[in-house]
Amino acid sequence: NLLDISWYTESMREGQPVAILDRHRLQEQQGVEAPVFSAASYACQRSTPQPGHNTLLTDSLAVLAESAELNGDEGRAVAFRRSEALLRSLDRRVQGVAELRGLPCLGEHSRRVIQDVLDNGKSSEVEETKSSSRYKAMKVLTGIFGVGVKTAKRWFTEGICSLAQLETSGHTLNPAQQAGLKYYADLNQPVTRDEADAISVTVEEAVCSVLPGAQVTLAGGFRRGKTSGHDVDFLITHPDEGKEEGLVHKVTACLESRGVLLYHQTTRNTYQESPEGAGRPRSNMDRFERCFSILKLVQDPVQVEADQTDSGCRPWRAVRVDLVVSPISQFAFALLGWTGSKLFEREMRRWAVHEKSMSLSSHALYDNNQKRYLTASSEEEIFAHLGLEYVSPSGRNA
Ligand code: DCT
Ligand code: MG
Repeated sequence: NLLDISWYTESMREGQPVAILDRHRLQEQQGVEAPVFSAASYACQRSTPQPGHNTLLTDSLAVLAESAELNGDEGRAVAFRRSEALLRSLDRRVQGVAELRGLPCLGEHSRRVIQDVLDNGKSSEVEETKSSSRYKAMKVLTGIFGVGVKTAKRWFTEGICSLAQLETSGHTLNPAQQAGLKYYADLNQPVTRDEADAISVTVEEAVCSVLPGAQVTLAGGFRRGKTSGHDVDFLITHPDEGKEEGLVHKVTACLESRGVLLYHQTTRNTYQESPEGAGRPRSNMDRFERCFSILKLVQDPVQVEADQTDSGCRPWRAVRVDLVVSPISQFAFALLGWTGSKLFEREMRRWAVHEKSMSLSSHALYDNNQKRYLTASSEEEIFAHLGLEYVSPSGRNA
């Protein structure tokens, strides 16, 4: 039986799309219908694991999403991110586009890319994007902490494509960008889970020494079970409302006195509930007391010893750390917002507005029909207010 042979080839060559296609073509030739996937429209209605069963497809769509982000084309970027998230949520490997019939979030462009990857093992558009000088330069430049898409675009149009060209360009860099350039290699090396745990110990010690009883929660990608990330995100609160005020400055002073603070920039809390309701948030940024920092992570002496063959190797590395302080009354919203993923949060806000006439932020949930704020002391309560089934952090990798 030809179908069995193709199954066999497929298992012999795990991950080789050629064999997958063989099976799909054989099925088509034999008139065997591939089972069709089903999925809900909003990412917050689905559980999305990391990395999922379709990494070849999701990695390809992620490149196109990133490229659109680097072009400042948010609409296009979100469309690719939605397709990527949808494919990541599927519970098995896609073997042919026919199985994707009727699925939401997959536009014509994404389907073309998927078809190309299934047919040829890669997408020509993705390959072209990855090798384009613009994409490469924008990745290098936005890889500098403190450099956003707008700045990188401006530099690129001036012919700056590399760090060396930037350094000799005569541009004056702000303090964040100077730190970003100085620790470029470290900050572009993914942070591992072990490193995040080591940073957690440092941060917890500092927080509890300046405010006993304060609670430190690891948020961001690591809370979602990711094994690496570009930074480490912490959410800090205290059971007595008000005690957390001004905490960021005390914590950074403590980290500085311990010699582990390489860079920091703090912003104070500017959030206020409005009697007319939350309305439409002006930006996705929340208004918590917050600190963007770069910390010095002292590395395992055994590992350092092994690395000493590299001349100039130092016994520590720089790590990006975000500290966010929330009053306990907003903590559930802050935790939900700071756990991410960015798309999952975006989809929850979209669901709230379009399906429930509510406004969700990292501070609060406002019901536009009842004209009042809905309180919550856990993430579960927020999902319930929104009429959504609870999705645990590990399922929020949309
Ligand atoms: N967040 C958000 N809006 C922003 C910035 C962040 O809603 N403007 C939320 C979503 C994710 C969370 O904060 C942490 O942000 P990142 O660290 O950028 O994302 P991450 O998922 O932790 O990714 P990584 O693993 O790369 O750090
Ligand atoms: Mg993060």
